[in-house]
Amino acid sequence: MAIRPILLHPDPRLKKRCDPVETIDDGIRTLVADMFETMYAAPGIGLAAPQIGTLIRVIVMDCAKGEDDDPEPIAMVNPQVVWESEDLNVHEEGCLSIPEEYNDVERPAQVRVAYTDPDGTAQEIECDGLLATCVQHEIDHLNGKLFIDYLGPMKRQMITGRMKKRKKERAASKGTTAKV
Ligand code: K1U
Ligand code: ZN
Repeated sequence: MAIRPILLHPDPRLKKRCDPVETIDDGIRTLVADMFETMYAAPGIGLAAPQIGTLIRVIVMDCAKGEDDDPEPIAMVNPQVVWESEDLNVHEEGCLSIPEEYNDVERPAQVRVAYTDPDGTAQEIECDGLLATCVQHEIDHLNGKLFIDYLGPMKRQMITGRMKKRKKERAASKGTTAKV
């Protein structure tokens, strides 16, 4: 297993629609294991494959309540929202590709998601609360959409400006050049 570098906004790879996975093999299972390790190390509660530069439809999440609770890892290949509630919920969101930025986003409060698990078995689960927010955030990543795309243009530009500055500072401290 390996911790992979997480791409930072703005990056053209975070704006691409990802390809479906055709075959679930050991390569996909290694990717899933690396994604869990990367997510837990960050730390975060979710991660989508494009955030580590792999443009395919794979996400991982763990929305277990407290630090003392058992982990609840979920890996989804080709996830699809098959039903969403009419009632909406506002939740503060963050993103490992947009660190230090948090904003409220309104989304359907409950969703049912169909997906294939890493063993190749078809699954369907109903999500609410933080898991519903997180799974919609991660599926958005697979469609090249970021949580800042739900904000007004002024807020989005402010955040993107701060991120460009942060990327330059990080690159300078590592002696590399940031592509912003
Ligand atoms: O996809 C991502 O960038 C991961 C993101 C998921 C997410 C968080 C909140 C609402 C919607 C989706 C994160 O995990 S950001 C970090 C975070 O939320 C967190 C970090 C440490 C402890 C608890 C939460
Ligand atoms: Zn994110």
